[in-house]
Amino acid sequence: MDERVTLRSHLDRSALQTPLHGAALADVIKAIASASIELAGLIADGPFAGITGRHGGINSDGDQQRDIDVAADEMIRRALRGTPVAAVLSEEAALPETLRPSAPFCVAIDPLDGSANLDNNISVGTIFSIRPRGNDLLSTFFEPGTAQCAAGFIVYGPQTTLVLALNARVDVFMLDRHAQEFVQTRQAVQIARNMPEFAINASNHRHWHGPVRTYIDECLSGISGGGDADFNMRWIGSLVAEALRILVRGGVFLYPADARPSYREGRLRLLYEAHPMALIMEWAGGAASTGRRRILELAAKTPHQRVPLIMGSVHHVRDVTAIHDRIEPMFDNSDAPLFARRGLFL
Ligand code: FBP
Repeated sequence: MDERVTLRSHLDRSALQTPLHGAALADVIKAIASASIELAGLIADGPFAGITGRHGGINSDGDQQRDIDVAADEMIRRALRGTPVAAVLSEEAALPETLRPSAPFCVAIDPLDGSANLDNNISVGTIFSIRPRGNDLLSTFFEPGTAQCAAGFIVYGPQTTLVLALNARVDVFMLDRHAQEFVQTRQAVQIARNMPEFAINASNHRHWHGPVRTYIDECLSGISGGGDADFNMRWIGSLVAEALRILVRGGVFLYPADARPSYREGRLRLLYEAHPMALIMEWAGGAASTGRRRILELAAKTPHQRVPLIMGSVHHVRDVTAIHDRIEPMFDNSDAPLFARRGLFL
């Protein structure tokens, strides 16, 4: 790190490159970053700050909320209230909250993704997506992901890391705990093209559809099985940590749809998980797909819609979509060898 570039100075410089509402956009990102610094402190202090990890209410989707989820949601909302944000959609509420209806931006956010990981001190995160407000405020959230003008996530781990996609590039900042500000550690990140590493919850193997099972089986078969690489595997069970690893090392992450009734559309949410991750991946030279469609072209029909997410290096995402292309969607769920075996090696 030669010159110390803070998130603030980076945003001020970026604002000049975006004359229309550039300063306003910078203010929204600064507010999320400030809230994340406060949240990082609360997570680190945990029980010493009164966080019990116990369940409180139920969120938008019927999931149990922990006290830290509620605290994170309140911190983010409080921070956004002072900014040019027209409406905020949070994982923790069924519907978007209107803040300043004529303000230029709408924010979709997962205030604390994967909070169950805190029980064993594993990284968790905040994921955000920012888009210009449309003429009809609420329909802004139902525009395709290409409408996003910025996105990012914060990882609360051994270090607090902020990843920001803005102005068609991706930069990484680390929290300097003493100065209480984010400082750039990687700039204009480009995802490694050929890192043979995949991340998937392999315990769901028996539920996967043919194309995903075929792709993973081919990764596992390695060079001796006719593949072009010996793959390594990682699964942290924390979306932000997996995404950061891909930005730093490369590889591919899959959370596919599967045959279980509650996973028919996958697990992750389109508006505040898949859309922002897809923007980050693409602006870092990678790709994100459902297996059949580019994530950024999808428009949500409901606020908390789920979607299959396959993201990472272009090379790997293309391999996964190529297998899907060879299998008709109607046979996705088939176990018949004819459909389950038409992989890359054919
Ligand atoms: P929540 O949205 O319920 O917090 O879960 C999200 C998440 O923790 C992701 O961060 C992670 O990728 C995934 O769930 C892990 O799922 P699984 O437990 O099925 O491996």
